Amino acid sequence: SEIRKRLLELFSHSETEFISGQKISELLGCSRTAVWKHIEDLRAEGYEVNAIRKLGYQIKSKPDKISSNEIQLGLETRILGSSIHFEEVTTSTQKLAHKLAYEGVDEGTIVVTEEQTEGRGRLDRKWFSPKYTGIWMSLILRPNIPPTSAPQLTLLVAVGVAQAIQEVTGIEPDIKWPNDILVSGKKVVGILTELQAEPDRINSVIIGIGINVNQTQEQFPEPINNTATSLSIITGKKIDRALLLQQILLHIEKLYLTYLKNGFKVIKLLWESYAINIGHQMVARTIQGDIKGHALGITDDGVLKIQSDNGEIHLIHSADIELIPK
Ligand code: BTX
Repeated sequence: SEIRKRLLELFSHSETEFISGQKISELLGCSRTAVWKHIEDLRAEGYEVNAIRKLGYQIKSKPDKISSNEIQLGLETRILGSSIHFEEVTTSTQKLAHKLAYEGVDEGTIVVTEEQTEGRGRLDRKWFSPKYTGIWMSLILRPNIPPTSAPQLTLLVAVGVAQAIQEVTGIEPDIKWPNDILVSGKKVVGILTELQAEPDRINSVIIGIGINVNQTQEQFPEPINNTATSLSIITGKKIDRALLLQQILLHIEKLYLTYLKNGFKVIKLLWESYAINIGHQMVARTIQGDIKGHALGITDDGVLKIQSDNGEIHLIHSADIELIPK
């Protein structure tokens, strides 16, 4: 409810501070009994709330959930997450985000779920998204850029996610062009960028982000058991998903505002600092066929440049990349 939202907002500005029941009731314009009732509701949902006479209330810890409440409490962004659409379970947040975008929701609307039953990757592949273990979300952006520049946003989002992972877990992840984030060669994050556009104009960009956060190795099914890992497996600790999600939104928003103002140049430099493809021998599997060579880098548009053994340079807009071990 609206009161609940404002209550959590009050606490998000004073992480360790107590707020008196009197003050809360004044700020929210409801009775002290109503305040108490809302606090009880929070407790029932797994919040740990301290209540001390004369001091008031303090939120000590949030439950390990990522519904709207937990995302909102402590969120420092202006655009991303300004509207949060949460579902406990859904087919795919991409699907839902497409529908909302079409209906005209504001830029920055995010769709988040605890479980996807039909999570998807590129080319209709499946994205494994089990309950309570990951971050499965889609962002709706409405940038005023030509549709051909949209792939730059995939790279931008990859940088933002990598920065947030580094900040929250201390792990320094690698980015594999165009859309994977790896740790020790295993996939932790997948990013899927889709457009609603006319030939020369973008209506919306829908960016899906899937992150393996708290899975154990046994929780990955057979086909990806050897290729996938989670942040928790790597750190040996349980990760606060809501905190990670907030940091992701914050980092992506900063990069996005820089991008809209100054273009792709800075993002490109940051991206290159995380990239593992560059200089490597690789096979790019494209719809037109395989191209073998070594990666020279990305263009200012975010397109991958590969030089094949006969010296020819190829521009790759979309492909699966297989690194060839040295
Ligand atoms: P991709 O096509 O690059 O990768 C998909 C491939 O990755 C699969 O074929 C499988 O081999 C492997 N895979 C599947 N699930 C996982 C997993 N959990 N961890 C590691 N590897 C896996 C990448 O596509 C883009 C994925 C985007 C997912 C987000 S989640 C929120 C949003 N909603 C939605 O339906 N998709 C996006």
